[in-house]
Amino acid sequence: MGGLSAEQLDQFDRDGFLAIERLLTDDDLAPLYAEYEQVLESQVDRLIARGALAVPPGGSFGDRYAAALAADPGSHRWFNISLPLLNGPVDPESYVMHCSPAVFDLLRHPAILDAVESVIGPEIASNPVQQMRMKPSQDTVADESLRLHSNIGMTTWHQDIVALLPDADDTQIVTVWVALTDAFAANGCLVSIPGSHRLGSQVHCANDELASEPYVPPAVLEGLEERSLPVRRGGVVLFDKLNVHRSLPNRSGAMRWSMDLRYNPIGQGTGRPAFPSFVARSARQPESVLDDYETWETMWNNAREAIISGEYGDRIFEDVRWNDPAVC
Ligand SMILES: O=C(O)CCC(=O)C(=O)O
Repeated sequence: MGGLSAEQLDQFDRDGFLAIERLLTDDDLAPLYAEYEQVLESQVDRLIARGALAVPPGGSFGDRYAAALAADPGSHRWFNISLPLLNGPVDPESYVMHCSPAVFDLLRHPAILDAVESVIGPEIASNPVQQMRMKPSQDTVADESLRLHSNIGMTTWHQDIVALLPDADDTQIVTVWVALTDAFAANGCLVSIPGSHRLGSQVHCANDELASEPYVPPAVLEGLEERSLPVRRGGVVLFDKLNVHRSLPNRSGAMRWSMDLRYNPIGQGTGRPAFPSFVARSARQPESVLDDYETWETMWNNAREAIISGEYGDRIFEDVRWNDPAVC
């Protein structure tokens, strides 16, 4: 079994994050790239059928994705690996996501689970707080609200707990941020504050410009060291749910692409009970592990149905409880 060395674990414990190069190979990622070519093609077809695009755009995958976004700013939802984060009524037509075998296989990749096991032990649930972040070079994103959207543009300083409902307050969540293209400062890699996971949960100010992107106010972070976390394609960054981090704007001229996956010990609250969690690894009850893609897809379809029908009437994600007007 792989997993983290004692030195890596010490580093994770001390800093609240850990970059690991080459955890995944090009062969591991190839099915995902192939699948996303098809997703992009079908989105282009959809946009042409609607008259939003006249002809298929040319260029690299990133260029074509940016053209799809320009034609329909909501089209990123068809590429994401989570249902949209909206509290309140939703429009069924745009309440969509991408569920696929390649994504499911990556969620269960042994190298990822080995690293996670080193941190949280062998009883591992896949937490549904997960995002696909396809970030075109920001000069190609004309829509201002999209440039501020955390799946398209830079992100604000935050701890992942900010978007979790209280059922996950005591959950040990580890984020696995997977680089699908090289990530470096000029194209918007992560930046973290070492040791910030020990500061406890922080105030996050409500964001007037985009409700779903609250931020830790600058006064809290003044004087703290920031560390950039460049990683090459196939590398990952692990981090704690209290690690304060952000990502930089992409000014590179090409798309930066990553996905963030999360895991927690089986039985602990996920922070997003509307969305489905599954057992990814279990030493105690190996028969409970989900290895069937169709079942996973059905779980997401059922969650979607429950939300759009109103049967699930509770809030889906957290957006207000960390705001403190006295500080913000
Ligand atoms: O990938 C990014 O740009 C941001 C990721 C992030 O902030 C997160 O995973 O919490």
